[in-house]
Amino acid sequence: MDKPPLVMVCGKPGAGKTSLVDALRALPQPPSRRLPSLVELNTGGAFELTEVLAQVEVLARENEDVPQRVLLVVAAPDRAVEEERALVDALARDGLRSTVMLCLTRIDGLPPVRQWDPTRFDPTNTLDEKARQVARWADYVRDALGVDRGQTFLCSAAPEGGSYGIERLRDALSVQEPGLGAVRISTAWDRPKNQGLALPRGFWWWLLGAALAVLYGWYRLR
Ligand SMILES: Nc1nc2c(ncn2[C@@H]2O[C@H](COP(=O)(O)OP(=O)(O)OP(=O)(O)O)[C@@H](O)[C@H]2O)c(=O)[nH]1
Ligand SMILES: [Mg+2]
Repeated sequence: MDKPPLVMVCGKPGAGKTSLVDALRALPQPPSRRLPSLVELNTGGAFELTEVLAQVEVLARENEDVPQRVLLVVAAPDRAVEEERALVDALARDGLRSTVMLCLTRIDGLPPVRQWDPTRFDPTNTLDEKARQVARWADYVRDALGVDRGQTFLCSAAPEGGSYGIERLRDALSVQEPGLGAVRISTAWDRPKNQGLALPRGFWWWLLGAALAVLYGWYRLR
């Protein structure tokens, strides 16, 4: 099988990188799609930007024959994103700005925590206090990092199973299997026609009935 594309999952220690990667891997993939290779990189704090960039460079060189992306993970309620901003700027200088996607995770932990229901959460519902809090934090981080709204994903990969946004992230990251075109799934009323002679429905029953009628007629005439 061909080498899969590479996604470098970057973020502070404890941001939730492994939880996201595990949640993505646990989801079934749609037919003909597959997840890229997901590699975690710790950034910020004790991890010097130059070291991180050196690691990114090595990975980029080792995988230069496949598409690459950087998935920057920031966990709520973190607003101290100067180190992430420095990383995004450095990637931009290296011509990798367009590869950056932002995953804003652990949104379940934003207040009001008790109101969290991942099955009903609608980030666009301005009447919902939880949605307003999430939007306020997300706007802040996105603006601070200069990442487009279309490249930003809201997620939760809470260990208790209250996960949110993982499928959307999977769809944005997963790629078409090489060698497979768009696959059309045929339904019972959409089956490809038989190759060659297409027999009408119930043909064999009809033939049997006709043969019996001929036999009966022949028997009566004797
Ligand atoms: N409530 C909540 N907890 C989360 C979420 N994602 C991760 N956690 C918890 O946060 C902690 C850190 O998560 P990890 O996935 O290990 O984070 P990481 O970035 O891989 O951490 P390191 O590998 O140590 O750098 C764990 O206790 C997770 O269970 C989330 O979306 N919601
Ligand atoms: Mg980890």
